[in-house]
Amino acid sequence: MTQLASKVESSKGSRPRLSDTLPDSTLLGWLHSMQLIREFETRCMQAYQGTKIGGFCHIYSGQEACAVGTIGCTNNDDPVILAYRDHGHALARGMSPRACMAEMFGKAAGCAKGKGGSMHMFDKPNSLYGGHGIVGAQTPLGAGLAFATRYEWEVLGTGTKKVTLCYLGDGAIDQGAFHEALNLASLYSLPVIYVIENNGYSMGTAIHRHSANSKRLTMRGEAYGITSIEIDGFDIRNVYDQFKPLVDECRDSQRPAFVDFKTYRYQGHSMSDPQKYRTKEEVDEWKQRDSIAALVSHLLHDRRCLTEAQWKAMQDEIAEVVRDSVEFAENAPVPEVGAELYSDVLVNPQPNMSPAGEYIHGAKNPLL
Ligand SMILES: Cc1ncc(C[n+]2csc(CCOP(=O)(O)OP(=O)(O)O)c2C)c(N)n1
Ligand SMILES: [Mg+2]
Repeated sequence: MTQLASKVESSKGSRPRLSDTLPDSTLLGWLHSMQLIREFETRCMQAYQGTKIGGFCHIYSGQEACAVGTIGCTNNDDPVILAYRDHGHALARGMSPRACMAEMFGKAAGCAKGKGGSMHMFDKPNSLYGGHGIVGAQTPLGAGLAFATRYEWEVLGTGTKKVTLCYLGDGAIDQGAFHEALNLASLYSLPVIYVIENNGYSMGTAIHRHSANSKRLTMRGEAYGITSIEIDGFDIRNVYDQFKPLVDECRDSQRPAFVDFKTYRYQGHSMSDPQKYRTKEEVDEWKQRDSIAALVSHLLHDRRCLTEAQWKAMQDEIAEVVRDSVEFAENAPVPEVGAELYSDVLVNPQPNMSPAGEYIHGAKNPLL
């Protein structure tokens, strides 16, 4: 058994399960979301291999319980910000598969007008603030989002108590910016939960080779006086059981938290990864306790709120939704170069953005 897997095994407790108090519809919703992500990622891999998707592409398959479970503990106006392995979180937060797939294809109908691609899923109506390619760069932004929500609630009196989820990989935990963010989050009492999706690898480097004291990541948070816990992120019911009380506590206290989620990615780091750094046996071992299969089994045999026929129908329905998103993305137009190249950038040499930040359609780019 790998180090990560044995840690997960030993983290299983015998506490009464909070998730058992949820209605069947909630768990069926989780299953739907997780299967949607799995199917979406499978079709992305096919489209990438067919050269329909270009640039970087990081597949989330295997880690679904983490995104769906944690987002399932939030309200839709709680900000979410993360790194580049972001399609799953976007779908879990409610982005339409069409907008997500069109972004993958670099089409104008994409959530970032086709200008971001795989690593930059944005969805402001669903409080999703990206999608960031620089490792660790989203972590000070997460603190900033939490500062903003606290300021709105406490100083301006215009908002409610919110919690920001800021996701990062195990490869980002030693970035200087992250430690500065942890310090400020604690010092200023910012309601941000740093969610470490610890899949054991940073590109091809195992965590024990890139990070000191890697078996106790929670010490990083504790060093800054932040509540820090480990959670088995491969079992969605367990994610909910342990993460929901933490979200409630952070919302109430308006304090930060740190969670080391043990999880695993089935595919390579990106689409061009020969995966020489791990064995097939290791991948298979994690697949034995696949989060979707485990939830299906629970719903079929324990809750008995799902039949084999209904599960098959759900998979067929999802396959059709994703197939439709691919067709939509393929047929959608590419962004118009003259109108889009210089819009939505920090320094905008083209006056196609009004002072209020509204896009002025049809404005001519004087540089082209
Ligand atoms: C500052 C910076 N350094 C290096 C890279 C190159 N890089 C891209 S992804 C990655 C690995 C990050 O791994 P992890 O945080 O564990 O996330 P995962 O891919 O496992 O989801 C690296 C080193 C980068 N994008 N930014
Ligand atoms: Mg990683």
